[in-house]
Formats: sequence, C-alpha cells, structure tokens
Amino acid sequence: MLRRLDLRGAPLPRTAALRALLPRAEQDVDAALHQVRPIVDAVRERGVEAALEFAERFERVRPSGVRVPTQTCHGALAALDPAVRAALETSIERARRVHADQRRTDIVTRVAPGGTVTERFLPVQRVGLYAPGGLAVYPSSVVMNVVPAQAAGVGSIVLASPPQAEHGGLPHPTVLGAAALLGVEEVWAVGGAQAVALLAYGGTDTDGAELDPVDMVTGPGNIYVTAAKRLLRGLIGIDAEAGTTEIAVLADDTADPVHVAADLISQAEHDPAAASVLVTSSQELVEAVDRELEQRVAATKHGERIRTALTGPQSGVVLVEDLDAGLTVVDAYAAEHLEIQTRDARDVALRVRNAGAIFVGPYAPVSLGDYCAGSNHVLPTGGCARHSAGLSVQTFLKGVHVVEYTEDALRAVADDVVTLAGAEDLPAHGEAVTARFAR
Ligand code: HSO
Ligand code: ZN
Repeated sequence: MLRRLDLRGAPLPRTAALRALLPRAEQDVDAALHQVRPIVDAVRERGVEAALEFAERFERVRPSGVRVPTQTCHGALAALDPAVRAALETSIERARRVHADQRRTDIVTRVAPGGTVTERFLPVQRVGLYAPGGLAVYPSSVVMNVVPAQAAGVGSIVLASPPQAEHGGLPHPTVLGAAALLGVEEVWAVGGAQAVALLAYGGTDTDGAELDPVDMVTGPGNIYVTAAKRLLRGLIGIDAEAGTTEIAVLADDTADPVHVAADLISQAEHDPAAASVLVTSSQELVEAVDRELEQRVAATKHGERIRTALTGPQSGVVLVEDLDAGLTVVDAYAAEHLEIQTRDARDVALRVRNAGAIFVGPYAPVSLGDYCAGSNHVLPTGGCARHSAGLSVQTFLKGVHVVEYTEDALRAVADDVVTLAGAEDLPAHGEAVTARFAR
C-alpha cells in the first residue's frame, strides 16, 4: 500500500537534497493569503458585523452574537457523556502535571560586583485559543491549548470556535463542555480567518459588550486560519504554523508490524492529506507492515480517508542501509510525531535531533500522546521541528531582563561603554554614562 523509496546501496545525499527526496505534503499558505486579506481588512473596519457576515457565508449560520453565554458552556458540560467527561479529566490532570513542571523561576546573574541582570518570565496577558470545527471537532486540542496557557499564568483566555448550523449557531457542544471543564469563562462563536482577525482587533458584540483584543493567538486550524495568523503576526504573537498531521516511525527488525501498521493508520485517520512515513532497514518488516495495513484499512471505520492518506505522495516507506542512515533520514524529515520502534529504543531516541515529539518503544503510541500521555499534542509540522517546538508553558512566557547596577558597578565599566559608543559614532550614548560622574 505504501509507496517505497529505496535509499540503500549508496551514500545518503546531503540534508537539503535528502529532504527534497522524502515524502511530504505541500501546504501552500501563500496561495490562501489573497483570499484571507479582504476578510481580515473587513473585520478590522467593521468588526463583529463583518465577522457575522462571513459566518453566514462560510458556516451557513448567523449567530445572534459572538460571545457564548457562560451558562451555555456549563449546560454543555452537564450534558457531556460521563465517560467522555472522566476521560477529559484524566487528560487534563496529566497535562497539568507535565506543564506545571515547565514553569520558570527568575534567573539572577551577578555579572560584576554590584551589577545584576535578572531574567523574569512574564505571561502574555490575554490569549485567544482557536479550536477548529467542521470535520475536526477536537476537545482534546482545547485541553492542549488551555493547559499550558493557564500554567504559564495567562490572566485572560478566550476560546474561539466556529458557530455550527446544526448546533443553533453555537460551537460544538463538546468544545463548550471542555472549555467549562477547564474553567475558561470566555468563549466566542467565530471561526476561520475572521476569528483570528476579530481576536486580533477586538470589536463590539451585537448586545453592545466589548470584545477585547488579544495579544496572542494559538491553536490549530485550516489553511485560512493559518494564513490569517501569518498576516496578523506582529500585531499579535502566534504559535508555530500547524499543517496536516504527520507520523514517522523509525523501526528495525524487532518492531511489531501490528504496532507499526496501527500507528501509521491512526494519524492517517485525521485527513486524506495526513502523512505516514516508515523508515527502516528491514525489508521483512516492510512486507509485514504492508500486509497488516491492507487488513486494517479494510476493517476500520474511516478506511477510505486513511487509504487516500497512505497512498498519497506525502506518505511512504523509506528503506535505509542501517540505523545510522535511518537517524539521518528522520532528522532531515523532522516529523511532527516520531516513534522509535527499535532495539535499545531509548538510546536511539537520545540521538534524534529533529522531531516535534518522540514516542519511545512498543507502549508509547502517538495516540497516547494525542490524549493522555501528559505531553502536548500541538506540535510543529511540515519540517518546522527543525527550528520550533510544540506548545508549552514557554510559548506563553516572555523573558524580560531587569538590569540593576550600583554607582560603583557602572563606573567600573564606563570606559568600555564610552569606547563602544565612540566606535559606533554614537557619542551621546557614552555621554549618558559620563554625565553621571562629571559633577
Ligand atoms: N494528532 C493530532 C492531535 C489529535 N489527535 C487530536 C486526535 N485528536 C495532531 O497532533
Ligand atoms: Zn491524532
């Protein structure tokens, strides 16, 4: 089922060339920019009125207002299936434990006698978290966005999610229930590019209530949401761009083909454009996984969508000479999720440099991480794991340097400041120091 790329028998190409060979989906965000710009402009100029017009056009429903009443969220929580509620509680509890450990304390560095620099970590004040609707209704993503923001100490959180015609112009009830469970009191029924724009610019709701702009927007969304984030970045902070889900599995002949096949299928279930990549030196494993995929895809609920994803150009098997070559390949690929299904999996995992999250050994499937591992599932896709990390407490913190020098400490370094100011032909910079000692 998976197409094969055989890189055995010759030295691997250098990183950029190797990356170009590997299967990968192209998401052309630039192409969406020209569609999104007028939406962003309209919301900047006409606020809620424009956002509701776009809801009518794209979501085929016009909510009476943007703000979802708090009682509606509490009602949705009360109506939640008790098993779903209990599982969400497990997910939240584990994620809270992991993210609480990511909190940072001030770092004080004594640079010289009487001179200190303290780095204080201050939370972003107001954050908008986007939860997509439509095909993808992910209360788990509400958890993964809200938990790190709350752990960072973000004082004001607003959750935005598209209004749904079949739910009377409200966001999906499980999204509302999850928000209530997490203690998020402010929820807006607005989706797509217009949601990002309204979060960034703020507005006045239909009942006259002010919708305050946010400082930052995070959370996954479709290509229009991503394009809007790209347009508004600068006015607001954003997280890494989230494209379609990816899984790479680095496996050797000890891997269980059932595990490998089931895990490749699990992420392919998200989207016909999702990417599933197996990297291995074992031809026998490839044959066994392929057989297993055929059986499982035929038997699972979303087989059609999964088959499209697995047979697409973004998915495939990469056959490599040995484990070292496999590691080179997975580093070049920089998967959102990387599973290590090899002997000594822990040691192998320690050698990986580029991945959004790494799942080690036979009992850490990606779907554990999607829901209940405690790790975050908002992760860099499309190779962004080469330079970016997934969502964490750090995403919502700003390190601020606080500089404190005594008179003697400043005097001791004054000549160096004056010299550097002179070298840059900025003598007034130096004079700001000498003025303090002239009298
Ligand atoms: N695997 C997705 C997250 C998710 N899975 C949500 C199920 N629900 C992207 O990391
Ligand atoms: Zn998933």
